Amino acid sequence: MPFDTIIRGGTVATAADTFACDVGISGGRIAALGADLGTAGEIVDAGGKLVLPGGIDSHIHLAQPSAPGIVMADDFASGTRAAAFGGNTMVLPFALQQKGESLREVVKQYHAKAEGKCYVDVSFHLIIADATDRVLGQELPALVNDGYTSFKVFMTYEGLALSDLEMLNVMSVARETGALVMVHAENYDAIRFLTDRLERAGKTAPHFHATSRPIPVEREATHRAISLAELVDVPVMIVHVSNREAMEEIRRAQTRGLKVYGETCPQYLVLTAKDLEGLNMEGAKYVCSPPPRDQASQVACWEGLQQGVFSLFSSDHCPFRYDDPYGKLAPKGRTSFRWVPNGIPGVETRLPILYSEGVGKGRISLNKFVALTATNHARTYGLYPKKGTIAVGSDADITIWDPTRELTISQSLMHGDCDYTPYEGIRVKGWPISTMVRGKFVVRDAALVGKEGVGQYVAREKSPLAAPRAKETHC
Ligand code: DUC
Ligand code: ZN
Ligand code: ZN
Repeated sequence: MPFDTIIRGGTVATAADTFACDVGISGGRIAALGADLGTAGEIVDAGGKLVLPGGIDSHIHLAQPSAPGIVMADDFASGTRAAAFGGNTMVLPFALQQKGESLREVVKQYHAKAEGKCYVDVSFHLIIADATDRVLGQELPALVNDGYTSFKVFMTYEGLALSDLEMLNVMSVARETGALVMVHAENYDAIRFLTDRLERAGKTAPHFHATSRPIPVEREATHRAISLAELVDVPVMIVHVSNREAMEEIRRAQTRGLKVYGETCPQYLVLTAKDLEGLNMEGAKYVCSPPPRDQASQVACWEGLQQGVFSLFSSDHCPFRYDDPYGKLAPKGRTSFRWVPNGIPGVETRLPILYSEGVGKGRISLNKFVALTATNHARTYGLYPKKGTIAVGSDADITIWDPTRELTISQSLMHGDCDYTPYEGIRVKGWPISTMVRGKFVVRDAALVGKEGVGQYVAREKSPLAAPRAKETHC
């Protein structure tokens, strides 16, 4: 029998092309594309459906330690289950270092959390919170060589924010090792200044979270991060960009030939700061950073996607339960927005939202959708062409998509452990119905058929996008 499986009669779309084609799968890989592929152990009928590279969500948080008394809603089992139902075949969560911790130890702990739990493939970015000589000189270079080829740095948050000097040192290691730096760009001091003032004025409700982090906070930090990266001559990815001014900083850098990349997320396309104004603590459901802005910012984020300023569309899934003292309704969070856990769920709704609002409403092509949700993630983070496309030799990571299925997003449809979705009530047309990881269905016809643990850890190559422009720098 030449193939294990043939997906027959569907329309295949990649980042480049859309074509009617059957997909022959053997040994977990795509073995042939064409018509009349012959026999297989199983024939899957995809008539009337799209056959897409599985989504890769390269920005999610699972089982991540938070402030004392706060617990993230999803572990590796529930988070990757939700990912699979959302049409994803791979996710890239973060392994978060806290002050004083060995990075290598942290990575070991995350492997222990993920081992035997995942429904889709995973790979870790690192978060560098303690840029000591040992971390920079020994641990980080060794970890990059071991396939942890990207790391995130924060310009804000107590215990996480790096100084400009520390950022430069981390960027310098990235340049030497060929890793890609991801930056959370918000000005920490500006946020502290505004937060203190708001609290002194008694303005503590969740919606003041957005007031405490206005656009200049993000724009300034974006500009600074780009300037620091230019100084070291290292590529950077500015993650979760929310508005025009930050987007234009990235565009300007790109126009100048710098290797500066951008990512935006669903919350910046379909939510606004108004959503944080819900009565009582309802607004806490939308507290994330940077905060959702306004309609003009949504338009800017769409432009960023359409014009290629943003190459990635990720969920920034960072779930905290709402009706839970360990989540959004933690006692301290009721006293001030400062203490409301920061982040919202979204790994399951990322693809339907972009497909419906983007492809369905004529804002982006189907091929751009594939690029923004799968192929570019693989290219950016050293996974291509093993992941992120439908090509002979690539892993058979495939989502079968029903372009006609109309639904209203609702918590009752979700499969993670969070107790709400910030996208409740949004109508979408187009939904993932089956998800196959390395040739095996995890979700089939909207039912879970894969077992916990089928997802594997994937060590990554260095990304060609992380290569510096010049051979020499002045430092
Ligand atoms: N940054 C993230 O990337 N996710 C959630 C919270 C944050 O600040
Ligand atoms: Zn962030
Ligand atoms: Zn995040």
